[in-house]
Amino acid sequence: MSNANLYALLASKFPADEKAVFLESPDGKVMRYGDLASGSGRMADLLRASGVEPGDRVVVQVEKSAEAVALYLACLRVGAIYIPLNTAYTSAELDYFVGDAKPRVLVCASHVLNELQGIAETHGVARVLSLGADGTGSLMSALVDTVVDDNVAQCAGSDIAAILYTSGTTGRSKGAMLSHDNLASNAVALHKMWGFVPGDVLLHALPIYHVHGLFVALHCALLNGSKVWFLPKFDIETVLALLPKSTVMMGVPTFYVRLLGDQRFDRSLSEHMRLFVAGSAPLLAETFSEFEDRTGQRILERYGMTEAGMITSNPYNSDNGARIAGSVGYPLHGVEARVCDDGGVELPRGEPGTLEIKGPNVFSGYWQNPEKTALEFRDDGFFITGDVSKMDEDGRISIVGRAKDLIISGGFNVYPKEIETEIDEIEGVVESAVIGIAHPDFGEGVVAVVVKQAGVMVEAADIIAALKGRLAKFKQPKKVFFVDNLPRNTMGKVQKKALREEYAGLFG
Ligand code: MLC
Ligand code: AMP
Repeated sequence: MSNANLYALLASKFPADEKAVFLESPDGKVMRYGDLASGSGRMADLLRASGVEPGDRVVVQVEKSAEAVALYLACLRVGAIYIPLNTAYTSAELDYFVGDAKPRVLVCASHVLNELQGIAETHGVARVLSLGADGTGSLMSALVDTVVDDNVAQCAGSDIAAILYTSGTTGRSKGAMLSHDNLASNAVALHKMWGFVPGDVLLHALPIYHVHGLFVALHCALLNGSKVWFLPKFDIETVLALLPKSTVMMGVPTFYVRLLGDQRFDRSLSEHMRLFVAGSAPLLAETFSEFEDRTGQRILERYGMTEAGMITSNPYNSDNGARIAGSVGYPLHGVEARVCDDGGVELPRGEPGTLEIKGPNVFSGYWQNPEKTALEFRDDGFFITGDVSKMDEDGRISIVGRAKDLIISGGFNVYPKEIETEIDEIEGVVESAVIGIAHPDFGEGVVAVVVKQAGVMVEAADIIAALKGRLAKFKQPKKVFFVDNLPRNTMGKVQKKALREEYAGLFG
C-alpha cells in the first residue's frame, strides 16, 4: 500500500550519498542528509516514547536551527501534527495557542522553559522539552536514550500534517489544517515550475515557522536533494557573502529593499544566482525595476497564503510569459482561481473583486472551528482568500488590495482588531484604530490612533509599555497618535481610509 506521508516523498528524494550536505550555517555547522534521516528517526523515537500518536499535536516555538528542521520531519514520520509558532509571541499569546491546540508535547527555547511549564500544566501537555538556537536543550539530551526509528507512519493524503495559526479580522487566531497532500502537491508543483536542477544551492534567511520559510523554501530544497545555506535570520553581511555561492533565494520584499539599499549589491554578486523569488507581501514595482537595473535579473513574484501555500506564480521560463511588476502571475498547476463579487458571482475579466481559489493545495478547514471554516468556503468548494484582485483575459492575476482588514509588516501579518482590543483595555483609553502606513523597510508600518478619556494622562510610551508583555514586538505600533475623535461614516464605522490618508508619508 502506498504511503501518502509527506516524509516518505521527501525522503525518496534525499541524495543517495548520505554525506551530501543538507544545511550549512554561516558559522560552518553542517547537517548532512544522513544526519537528517537518522536525527529525525531518533526524534521520532523520542516522540513515540513520549506518548505521541498519529494525529497528536506537537507545538514548537524555537529559534531557527538544523535540529528544528529534523524535529519537523520527525513529527511527519510519526504522523503527528506539527504546529510551529513565531518566536516573537509572548507567553500571553502562547497560552492561547497551547490551550487551543492541546498538544501532547511542547518544545520551546530553554530560557522560557520555566515560564511555559505552568501554561503546559494548565492545558494538560504531557511533556515539555527545550531546544536552543545552538541545537542544545533537553530534547537533544533525551536523544541519548533513543534508537533510530525507521518507521514512517502510514498516512492518508487527507491526514493533517501541520497546523499553522493565522489571525482573523475578528476574534482570535485560527489554526489552518494542512494535509500531507496539500503540502506535497504544492511542493511538487513549485519544484517543477521553478526549474530546480541538480546542484542548486538555496540561500535560506527566512524564519521557519511560516509557510514561506518552512514549506516553500525547505520542501523545494528537500525535493531537490539540495544544499541549503541556513542563516539564523536575514543579515545583510552574510547574505552578500553567500550570494556568490548560491543559486536560488526566496524572500519577503523587505529582503530585496535591504539588498538594494546596499551599494555593494551589484550584478557581479548575483551573477551565480538562477532565481530570486519574492512573496508574502506586495513587491513594489519600483523595487522590481530597480533590482532589474542593478542585477539584470527579474525577481519572480508569487502569491500565497497560510491556508493554501502557494497559489499563483509569475512564469519561470520566458516561453511561458514574462515576469511582470505588479502581477503575481498565473494559478499554479491544478489550482483554479476566479474573481468574484461579495456574493461569489464571477466577475468579467479585468474587474476587481475577491479572489476565490480551489485546488489540491487548499486546506481542509480551521482546527476545531467549523463555523469559521464554513464562512470562508463557497458551497462549490472555493475558498474566499479576502484578497482583492484582477484577472486579465489570459488568466494573469494582480493583487490590487485587501478585503480583509490586514496589515503586512516585513512579511508578518498584523490584524488591527487584535491590537485595537488590547489598546482599548488600557486604562484611560476610550477607543483606537490601528492602520498600516507605507514604510520604506517593512512595506507597511503599524500605527495606532487613540482617543483617550478627557483629563487622563496617557502618553504614547504608556501605550507601548502596556502592550509589551501582551503582543509580539512586530505587532506593536511603531507610532501612536492621539485624536479627539475617530473619523466615522454615517453608519458609525471608523473610516480607516481617511486615517491612512492623514498619516501617509509618516515613515518617509
Ligand atoms: C522585526 N521587527 C519588526 C519586524 N521584524 N517590526 C515590524 N515588522 C517586522 N516584520 C522589529 C524588531 O523586533 C525590532 O524591534 C525592529 O522591528 C527592527 O528589527 P530589525 O532588526 O530591522 O528586523 P529584523 O530582525 O532584521 O527582521 C526583519 C525581517 C523579518 C523582515 C527580516 O521580520 C523577517 O524575516 N520577516 C519575514 C516574515 C516571513 O517569513 N513571512 C512569511 C509569512 S508566510 P526593536 O525595537 O527591538 O529594535 C505568508 C504566505 C506567503 O505570508 O505568501 O508566503
Ligand atoms: P498569511 O496569512 O501570513 O499566509 O498571509 C497571506 C497574505 O499575504 C495573502 O492573503 C495576501 O494578502 C498577502 N500576500 C502574499 N503574497 C503576496 C503577494 N505576492 N502580493 C500581495 N500580497 C501577498
